[in-house]
Amino acid sequence: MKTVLVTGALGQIGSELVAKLRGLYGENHVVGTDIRVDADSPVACGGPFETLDVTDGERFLEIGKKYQVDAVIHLAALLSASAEAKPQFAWHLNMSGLVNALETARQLKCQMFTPSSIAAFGPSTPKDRTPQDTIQRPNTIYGVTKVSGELLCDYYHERFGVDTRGVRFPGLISYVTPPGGGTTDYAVEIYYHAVREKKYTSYIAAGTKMDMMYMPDALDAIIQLMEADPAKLVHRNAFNITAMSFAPEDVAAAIRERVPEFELTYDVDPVRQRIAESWPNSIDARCAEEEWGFRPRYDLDAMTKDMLGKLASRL
Ligand code: AKB
Repeated sequence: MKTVLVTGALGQIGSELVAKLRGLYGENHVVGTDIRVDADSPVACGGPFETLDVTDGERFLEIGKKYQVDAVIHLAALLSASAEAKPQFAWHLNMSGLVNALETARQLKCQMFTPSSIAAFGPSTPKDRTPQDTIQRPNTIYGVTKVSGELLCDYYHERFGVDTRGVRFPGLISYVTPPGGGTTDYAVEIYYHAVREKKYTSYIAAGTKMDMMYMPDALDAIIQLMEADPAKLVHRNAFNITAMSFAPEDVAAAIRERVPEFELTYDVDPVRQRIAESWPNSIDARCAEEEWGFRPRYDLDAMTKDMLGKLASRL
């Protein structure tokens, strides 16, 4: 990667990824784009920034040409719970955006990264140590767009030679930009509430395990995969990656190690609970480890220590 175009640059992953990429490749070599404008954000102030609705293919290509990009990191998408509320719009945004990203990458001969998700699995997928290659019959619209996206990226690689790469992200936890509209968002909210109020009411039921990862590991994974030797990549779209798997009571116990009075109660949201139950308990990330050396640095305890410390000084 020399000059990178990032979509969804003001979002949870994008805002931190753009800053990290600008540090590595130079501020003028990372073009942040988003449908929103936030003129004061570091993403917009710290280097090139363009407004882009990813469903507008002409504008997508025009921005790619203007900056002569050689890599597209396409992050703009609706997450699982928001998508379930607006399934037709979710299909339109997630799939048209991806087609436009792939077309820009094809026409400009760029490398291309887009995230899939643990949502690409469904109720008939093996739940524990879910293999890289297994049954993928998701019953959420978000999951349907993720499986379709994985196949489309494979197709563009095989048919047009586009260097497409991707991972199946678990829930991502960060103290910088909050996520929006996901099922795993509780695992971020719980830390904010622990610092502010020392209590949290979870919309996910006790005993519901999902894979998770701290943002620094997620950013490293994107960069490491994009820089990996293509000859070693068997899977490309998309690699299982994970750092930990926990249920709400597990993260509460980790928080109590540092905030002993922390209280966890439950008020389960049936929509997000149904989505969570359709996803694996824990996935097997051995292919990512073998093919490009993926190895996360943060487990639940290390992440909890860092999150609580960072949030305490910020809030
Ligand atoms: C969501 O909860 O929708 C996302 C995801 C796991 O893809 N965080």
